[in-house]
Parts: sequence; structure tokens; C-alpha cells
Amino acid sequence: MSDKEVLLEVTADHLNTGLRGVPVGTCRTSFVTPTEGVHYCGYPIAELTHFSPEDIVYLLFNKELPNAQQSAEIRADLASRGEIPGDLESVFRTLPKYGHPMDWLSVAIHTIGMWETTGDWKEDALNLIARMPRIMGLMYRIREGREQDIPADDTSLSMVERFISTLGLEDVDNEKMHRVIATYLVLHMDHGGGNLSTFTGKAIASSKATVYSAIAGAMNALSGPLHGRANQSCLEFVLKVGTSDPEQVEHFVRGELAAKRPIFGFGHAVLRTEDPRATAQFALGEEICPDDENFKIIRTLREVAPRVLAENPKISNPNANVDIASGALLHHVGLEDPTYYTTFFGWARVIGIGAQIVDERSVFRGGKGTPIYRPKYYAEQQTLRHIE
Ligand code: AMX
Repeated sequence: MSDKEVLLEVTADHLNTGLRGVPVGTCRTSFVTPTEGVHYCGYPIAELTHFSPEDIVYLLFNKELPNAQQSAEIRADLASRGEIPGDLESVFRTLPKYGHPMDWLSVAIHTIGMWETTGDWKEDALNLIARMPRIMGLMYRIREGREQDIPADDTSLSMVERFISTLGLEDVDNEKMHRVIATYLVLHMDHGGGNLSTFTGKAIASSKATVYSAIAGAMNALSGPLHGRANQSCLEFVLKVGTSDPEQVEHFVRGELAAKRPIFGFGHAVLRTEDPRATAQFALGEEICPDDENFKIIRTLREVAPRVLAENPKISNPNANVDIASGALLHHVGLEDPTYYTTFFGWARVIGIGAQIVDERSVFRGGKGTPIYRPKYYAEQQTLRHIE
């Protein structure tokens, strides 16, 4: 695009719309199309589902998929950065257990940033990414009161293996858990430049606050029910449906719509087909848990809800979105408490947001970086007056 190309004529009715559709900047890591959903560095997400999370970290930071040697190098690099530089368990013990896991995650990220910040955008982003598996595992252990015999963090393992090892759940199928979490991470790492948490992270970093402050803030943005917390609501919704009988599911869906409640897991602001991230998770579920009760419910919802939602012409996309299936899969592999689900989303997004912060701070504008964010606001109901 040329420097002088007109991208949008801004009119007064763009004000107070949350910058919806207002061009702000460029993004080198991902974009979203109405038919194929998110693409990472040009690759449709559907073509990336079988790569390891480490390979996708490499892709988002280097804009190319790694060859075998580069893949081994990124794993070794992340392993070398994995150790948390302080006693996070003690900090976690001081937090209220009734606090939401997303608040714990944000506190953990902020705390680690106080212990150690190098000031180099890429170093700090990669260090934080490498520490996320241990943060996630320790959060579960301390919140659940399983504080004894937490295994040492073997940073030579993959990121997902480190989480599973720290988590230390008995009677679960670790291999299935590995597949579900690895797929989850790959699918959720990035989603364009303007989603709220990514935008928030980049906005904070534009003040040259640290990567840790910026990403802690991004996690706070992600924690809201209109953003990341939708995946928690989605499994809660599935549990509420409680049946996979098509007639009963249809009755339930119609009842929710009549009561003006959303049908969670359906609809999207940009996509106009089923989200390929939902398609990928349905395929994984058919493979690993076709008879799981919650999976059966979402399978029926996927058949029934789009048909019912399509009766309302206002609804631009009646199809399944990314959140429909992830909860059922996480629940199946032993991660049954939906209040944690947004933290997996956060874990994944630390990678995309980290890569975007590095681009904005050290690549754009010939390496000078984007200036501090400063959109314009107009005064409203503020006629000039003076103290008499
Ligand atoms: N259930 C009920 N109503 C829905 C709906 C759904 N699944 N999807 C859209 N609608 C309604 C909207 O609320 C809106 O109603 P309004 O005009 O009275 O405000 C109308 O249909 C038109 O909406 P839209 O243009 O099709 O979508 P949107 O961009 O306004 O909203 C979304 C998108 C995701 C918020 C919406 O589809 C929704 O609320 N879905 C259910 C909740 C959910 O699954 N959230 C997870 C989002 C996943 C993600 O994007 N990460």
C-alpha cells in the first residue's frame, strides 16, 4: 500500500465504537479472513495444526517455519531460558485461592518481571514464553493445595511436557493431554493485531514499559468475559445443556435465545464460516474422545445451533467458533475446572503478543519502533467554565 492511500474516511459515527474497523497499524505475525480464519505469517491455521508449539514460536518470531536444525535450536533456546528466577511458589501461596486464575497469571508475570528484566524486547519475550509452562503448572499445584513433592522443572522437556510434569495429575492419559494442549496452544497463539489483549499489550509496550508489564496488562484485558473468558463460559454452557439428544438440544437453544441469552461457541465478528480452529478441535475430539458426554453435546450443538441461529438474519455467522470445542477437550483429558481455561488461552497468546511487541518496538519504522500510542478523543459535555 502506498503512503498516501486513503484507508478509511473517519466520520463522527466512528467515535465511541472501540476503534472498530479503524486502521491503526500493520501486523507481521497473523491476519484473519472471513473464510479461512487466522493465518500465521501467511499460512492458514488449518495447515499448521500438526506442528509443535515450539515450531510455531519460531514461525511467529522469525516469519518462516523452522527446518529440522532450527527446530532443534528453538527448543534448546527455550530450554535454556525456562528457569524462573525467583520463588514463585511462595508468591502464589500468598494469593487468595478464590481469586480468578487469570489474576494469578497476571500477578505471576508481573512478579517475574520484577525479579528479572533484561530490557531487550526479544530476550524478555522469549524468556517469558519459556517460563509459562512452569507458571501454569505451579498455579494449578498451589491453588489446588497439592504443594508437596512438586517435581523439579526439567527444562530439557518440551513446553507442554514441562507443564504436564509440574501439574503431576494421577490417573490421566498424559499422551492425550499432550495432544490436546499442544493443539490448543498452536491454535490460539495469535489472532491479528487489533484484538483487545494484543492491542493492550502493544499499547503498554509503546510507553517502553517492560515486556512483563505489557503482557501482564494484556492478560488483564484477556480475562474479561467478552474476550478470553468466553472459553470458560462455553464449557459452563455445554454443562448446562446437559444432553446430546438433538430435539432436547434444539429446545434448549431456542429457550436461551427467547431469554435473550447468547448461544456460546457460535458466531464471530470476522469469520463467515465455521472457524477452522473449531474444525481442527472437532477432528481431534472425534479421534480421542468420540464418546465423551460433553463431546457428544458439542457434536449435537454443532448440528443444531447453526440451523436455529440462521433463522435470525441479523446474525452474520451462525457457525461454530473456536471456543465451542476446547473446553470439552480439556475437560476430557482431566482439566475439568473451566475457571482455568482462559489461562491456557493466555499461555498461548503470550507467544503471539510477545512476537508482535518485538515487531512494534524493534522492527517497525526502520527499527525505531512505533511511537507511544495516542489516539484522539473529543471533549464531550465540557463547555469551558471558571470557578466564580
Ligand atoms: N447467540 C445469540 N445471539 C447472537 C449470537 C449467538 N451465538 N451471535 C450473534 N448474535 C447476535 C448478536 O448479539 C447481535 O445481536 P444485537 O444486534 O442484538 O446486538 C446480532 O446477533 C448480530 O451479531 P453479529 O454481527 O453476527 O456478531 P457480533 O460481531 O456482534 O458478535 C460474537 C460476535 C462472537 C460476540 C457473537 O457471535 C456472540 O455473542 N457469540 C456467543 C458468545 C461466544 O461464543 N463468544 C466467543 C467468541 C469467540 C471469539 O470470537 N473468540
